[in-house]
Amino acid sequence: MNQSTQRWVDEMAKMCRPADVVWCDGSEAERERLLEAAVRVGDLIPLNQQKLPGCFLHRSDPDDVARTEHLTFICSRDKAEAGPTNNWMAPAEAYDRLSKLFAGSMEGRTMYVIPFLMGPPGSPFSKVGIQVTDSIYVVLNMRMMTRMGTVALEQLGTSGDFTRGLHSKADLNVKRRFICHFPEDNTIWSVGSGYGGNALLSKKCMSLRIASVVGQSEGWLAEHMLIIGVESPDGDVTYICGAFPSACGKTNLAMLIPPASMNGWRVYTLGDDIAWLRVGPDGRLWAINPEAGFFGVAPGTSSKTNPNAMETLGKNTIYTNVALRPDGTVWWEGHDDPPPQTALDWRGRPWTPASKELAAHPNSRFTTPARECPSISPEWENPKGVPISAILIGSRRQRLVPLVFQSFSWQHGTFLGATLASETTAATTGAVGVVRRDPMAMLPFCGYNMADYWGHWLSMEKRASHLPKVFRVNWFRTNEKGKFLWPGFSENLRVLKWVIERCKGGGEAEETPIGYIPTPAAIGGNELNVSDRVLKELLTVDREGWRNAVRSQAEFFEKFGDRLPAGIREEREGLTRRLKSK
Ligand code: OXD
Ligand code: MN
Repeated sequence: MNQSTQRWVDEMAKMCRPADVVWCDGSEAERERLLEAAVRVGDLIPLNQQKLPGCFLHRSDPDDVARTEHLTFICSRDKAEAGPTNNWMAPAEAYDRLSKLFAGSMEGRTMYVIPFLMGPPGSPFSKVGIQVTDSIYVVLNMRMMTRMGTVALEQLGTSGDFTRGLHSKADLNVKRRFICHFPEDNTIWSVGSGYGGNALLSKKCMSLRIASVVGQSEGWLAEHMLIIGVESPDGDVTYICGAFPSACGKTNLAMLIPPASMNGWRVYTLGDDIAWLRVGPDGRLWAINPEAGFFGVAPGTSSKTNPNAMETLGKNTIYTNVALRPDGTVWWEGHDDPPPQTALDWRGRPWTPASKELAAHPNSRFTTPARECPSISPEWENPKGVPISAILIGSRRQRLVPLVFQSFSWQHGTFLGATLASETTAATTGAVGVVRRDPMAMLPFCGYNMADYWGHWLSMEKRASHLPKVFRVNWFRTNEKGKFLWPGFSENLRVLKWVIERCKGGGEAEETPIGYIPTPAAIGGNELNVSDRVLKELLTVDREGWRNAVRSQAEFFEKFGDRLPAGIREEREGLTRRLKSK
C-alpha cells in the first residue's frame, strides 16, 4: 500500500465522514456490483438489454446538466498566474470555503476511491490521479473514461506524485457548487455537481487545467484536441490533431467515414477531446489521448453524421439526459429514428412530438469505451504516441472565416489559435450562439495565464525541429437564410486531403493576407455537391471583415497587458499590414 495515497484518503474521509470507504480495483465483478447498486439507488435506469446490451440511462438534476464555468476557479497563490480569463480564488480561502461544504457531505453514503491512469500503461506521457467521490455514476463513468483501478496503483508504485481529486455531489445545489483547481498542490476539489465536465475530475480538471500547468513546467502541451490518423490511398497514415470548442463536432470528425467518392481513404480514431503532445527524440511533436472513453454529445449523432459512434453506442454505454422510449431504448433530436409518438423526456416527464420542449437535453451525452469504436486506431494505446503532422484550429463561425487556410509559420499558427472565436453551444450554461473568444478552444480549460500559455506554444519552436503545420478550419459557414454552405461531416475529408497534401509539400494554394487558401479545384471535385459559386465564397477573404476582426482581437489582447508575448504582437502587426496592402 502506498503510504501517501492512504494518508490522503484518510484525511478526505475524516472531513467528508462517509458511512464507508471502498477502493475501486477496476474489475468486471466490481462493475457488476456498482451497476446493481446504481440501479438500486436510482442513479441508473436499465435500458432494453436485448436491444442495448450493457446500456443504462442516467437523469441528472435539471440544474446540473453542463459545465458551470462561472463556478470554476483556478486557485493559484498569485492571482496573475490565473490570468484575466480565469476565475480566481486564493487557495487558503478556497480550502476554507470548500472544507465547510465537504464537511459531513458524504454522511450515509459510500466514499469510492478511484485510482486512475491517464495515458497508456508504462508510457512516459502517462499521469496518475486518485479521485474520491460519493457518486456511483461518477465511478462508472471514470471506469470508461480512464484506465481505472489496479493498473493505476501499479504505475504509481510508492510515489506521491498523483493528482488529488476530491468530489462530492453534496446536495447538488448550484448555490453551493464550486470546481476549484490548486495547480501548486496538484489538487482538485469539486462539490455540488454530478455533471461530467464538473465531476469526472480526470477530464477537463486534470487532463486540461492541471495538465496544462504541468505541461508548461515540463515542456509539453495539454490540449483540447482530437487525434486522428488519415490513411491515403497509397497506404500512408498522417496523424492530425484538431482543437475545436465543445460541441463543434470533434467526436464526429474523430470518427469520420470517407464519402463514397473518396475511395481508398480511411480515418482512424485516436481521441475525440484531449491530446497531450510532447517533443520526441526526432524533433517532432508526438501525441497521446490520455482518456480511454468518449463522453460525446448525443443530439445530432446519427448514422448519417457519425455511423461509428452509433455502432459504438449500441452496447456498454451510459446515456445521460436523453429521452426514453416505451421499449426501453433511447432517442434524441437528430437521431436516425423519427420522433417517437410517446416517450419520457430527459427529466422523465411524458413527451410527444407536440411537446414544446426538447425530448433530450441539448447537452445530453453518451459515455462509451474507446476500444469498442470500429474506427479505433491500432496505435491508440502506443505508449510512444503518434507523430503529428498537422494541427487544425476550428470553430463555429457563420461568417467571415473561410473553410480552411494554412498559417505561414508556427508563430502565425499560434496567433491563429490565440485569436480563435466561436459561437457558444449548450456544453456550458449560458447563452447559446454568441461569438466569444476561445483561444485554442482552451478558454475554459487553461489552468494558467493565457498569455503565458501562448508564450509556451511559441517556445515549442525552440524545443522541436519539425513542428506540425497549423490550419484554421470552419465547417459552419451559412448563407443569409442560415443554411450551411458546406456539407460537412464525411466531406470534411476533402479539407483533410488538402491539409495532408500541404504537409507533404503539395496542394494548390493561394497566398492571401490571412494565410494560404486552397484553390476551389484543390478542394472540390465533380462528386462534391457544392456549386462553384459557393465553393468560391467559402474560400474568399473578406478584407473589410478581417480588418474589423483585428480591431476586436485588439480589445481581447489588451487584457493581458505586458504579458502578451512579442510573437503575438508581431503577428498582429503583420496581419494589419497585409490587410492594408493590395
Ligand atoms: C466536453 C466539453 O465535455 O468540451 O468535452 O464540454
Ligand atoms: Mn471537450
